[in-house]
Amino acid sequence: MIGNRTFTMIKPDAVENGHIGAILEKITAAGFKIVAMKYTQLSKRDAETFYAVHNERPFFGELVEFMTRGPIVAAILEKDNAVEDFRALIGATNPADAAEGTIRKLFASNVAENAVHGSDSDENAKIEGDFHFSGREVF
Ligand code: FUP
Repeated sequence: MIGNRTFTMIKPDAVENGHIGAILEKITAAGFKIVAMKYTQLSKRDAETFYAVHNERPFFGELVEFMTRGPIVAAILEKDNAVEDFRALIGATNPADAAEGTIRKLFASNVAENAVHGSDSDENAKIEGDFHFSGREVF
């Protein structure tokens, strides 16, 4: 159902800081239904593959190190206009620029450790969801 699903991760910083419950509460209160979810840890290869689009960027090594340093929560979320609405809920990549009340404003430390991921297009939502979940794990 392209257009009504997005993919998210609660990143290692937010897990370490004990924010899983509060972030899931914000997500469900905003009208997103969780259709797949797991608590897992990315391998170096997983992170390099997931963020391959950034592999020429100066921050790539640190990004892979950060994303693999502890467990994450991965989830597929469903709502009308999911990708756009979820990007609005999480706020700007850099929490310093994020709007009041957004997840990154509330829970992120800085641009590198920014608490949550949200897909940036319907196409990437599908690719990213398929990367983490098999068909029988999506409801
Ligand atoms: P977003 O779509 O908001 O997650 O942001 P990007 O796709 O631009 O960046 C992906 C991840 O790269 C960010 F979540 C954190 C990391 N990043 C940095 O570490 N430094 C930067 O300057 C930009 C991004």
